[in-house]
This record gives sequence, C-alpha cells and structure tokens, in this order.
Amino acid sequence: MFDTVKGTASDIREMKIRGAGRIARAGASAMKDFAENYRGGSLEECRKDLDTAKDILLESRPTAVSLWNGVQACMRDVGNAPSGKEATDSVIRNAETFIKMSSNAVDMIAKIGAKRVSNGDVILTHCNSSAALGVIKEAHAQSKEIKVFATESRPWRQGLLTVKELSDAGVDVTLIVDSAVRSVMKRTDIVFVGADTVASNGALINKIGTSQLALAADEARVSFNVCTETYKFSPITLFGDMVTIEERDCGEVADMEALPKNVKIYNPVFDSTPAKYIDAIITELGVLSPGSVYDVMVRQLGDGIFKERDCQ
Ligand code: RUB
Repeated sequence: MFDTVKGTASDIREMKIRGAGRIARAGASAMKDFAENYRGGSLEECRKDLDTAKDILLESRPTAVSLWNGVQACMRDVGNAPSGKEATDSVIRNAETFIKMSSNAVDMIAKIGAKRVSNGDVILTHCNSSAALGVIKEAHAQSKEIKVFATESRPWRQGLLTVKELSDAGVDVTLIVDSAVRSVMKRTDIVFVGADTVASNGALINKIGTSQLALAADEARVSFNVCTETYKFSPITLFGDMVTIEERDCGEVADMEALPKNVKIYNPVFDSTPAKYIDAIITELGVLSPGSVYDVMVRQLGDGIFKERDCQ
C-alpha cells in the first residue's frame, strides 16, 4: 500500500529528487497518488494510513521545511472529513492546489527578482536553486546582459546542474570551485541564492557554504538576496525549535578506505546565514526584509496558532 510513498521518500533521501521546492512538490504528489489509490476501510483506518504515508515522506530528509509544509498542506482537511472518501478527496484537492501554488510562486519570484538585476550585472549563485535560477533566467529573457558565476557545491556538485540549465537558456555562465567565492566576489554585483528553510528571526538555512557567500558579500558590499517561496518559512522556529541540519554519509566527501584509519569526515549539507547578512528576501508576496519574516508567518498561520500550540 505504501510502495509509491516509500519510493518517493527513497528518491528524496538518495537525492534523485532534490531541491527544497521539488521535494515539496514530490511529497505532495506522492500523497495525492496514495489518496487516489487508497482502498481502505473506516475513516479511522484511513486517517491512520494517511498519517503513516505522511511520516514516511517526512522521514526522508530533515532540513527543508518545504517538504513538511507541502505534505502538511495535503493533510489540512483530513481531521474534519466525515468519511474516508472525503478525507482522501481532500488530500487530492489540497495536493493539486499546493503543487500549482508552489509552481506559480517560483514564476512570481522570477518576475520580482529580475527587477533587481541591472544591465551588465555579474551575478553569483550557489548550489542549484530553481527559485534563484528563475530570477537569473528571467533577467536574461528580458535581454539584460548578465554574467553568472556558479559554485560547484561539493560534495554533490549541484553546480553542474546549474551551469547546464543556465547555458541551455543562453546565459553566459562560469563554474567556480567553492573556495573561489571570496576571490570572485570582487567582480560580483549581486548574489542570488535559494532557501531550504527560513527561520522566524530571518535566518536562512541553505546549502552548506551559503553563509560563506554571505560573509564575503558583506565584506565586499555586494547585495545578498534570498529567493524563496513563503512556504519555506518554518513554523516550528516561532516556538524556539531549531532547524535540524542534515548530515550525510562520509563516503560522499571521500573514499574512507583511501584515508588513514584515524581520519574522520564531517559532512553537514546545510548551514545557517544570520539575518544581518541578508539584504532582501524575494518571495511570491514581494520583497521582504529578514525582520518582516515573523509578521508574514504569523499572518499566514493566523493568531490562533499561539492558542492552539502547546509550547511547554
Ligand atoms: C539544494 C539547495 C537549494 C535549495 C533551494 O540542496 O540547497 O539552494 O533547496 O532550492 P540539495 P529551490 O541539493 O541538497 O537538495 O529553489 O529549487 O527550492
């Protein structure tokens, strides 16, 4: 019964599906598929099975809140559904709405973000973010003359996806190793990165190395911009919970067998960039300051969140 959901979770864990927006849409799509094919019994059983499907998906990768918010959006009406059929119908409906909203948000961010790009700009981006690349491709489509530096993003080298995507779109793009960031920052006009999660204090959690880009940008007085859909804002951070930073297998960094026996490897795959290094957060709702993230979150969740939630 859970085969498709387990397959999606495994594709997310193994990075066959990756990037915060894509994993959120894949999660919602797996919930939709599960609901469409569900042939269970009572309402109670149905709720239990939907919860199990949700948990299987959420256990795949811990950092991007987009997955949690995407899957949770599908489950929104399950608690109030009067029958199993109405519960699964609501999952299908909410999954479709989420997937559409999520894709529209990327398009809107591209349009808004492209206005921050001037003709002749040199842009720096990190890893492979569909929201950040949307902005860059939109600026190029508007015939702005731009050059882009893209980091390799060790160890998975998502930068290779980025340079292919930009090159296919006709953008002048140069691949750099991650350690070239500070050197290249002297020639950069503006930085665009994506987000896995944004905390209520405006901090950004994104691919490991993002905080180094932010520090180098700050030192060089280069504008540092985060491109993110607002469903990457993390509700748990409102209540003091910290974002879990995923650590992946040592073998992704180096062949342990080839190293001396006493050498250890540490492989955190995301890091946190404090709000003070962020100039703008470009969302589908417009350009925000990191300081306004809290207000946007509370407005979206509703004041009731503070009454409902047990903060103990
Ligand atoms: C990808 C990454 C991206 C964000 C945003 O990490 O850090 O910058 O997920 O991507 P990984 P998007 O490759 O480990 O998933 O804008 O596409 O949601």
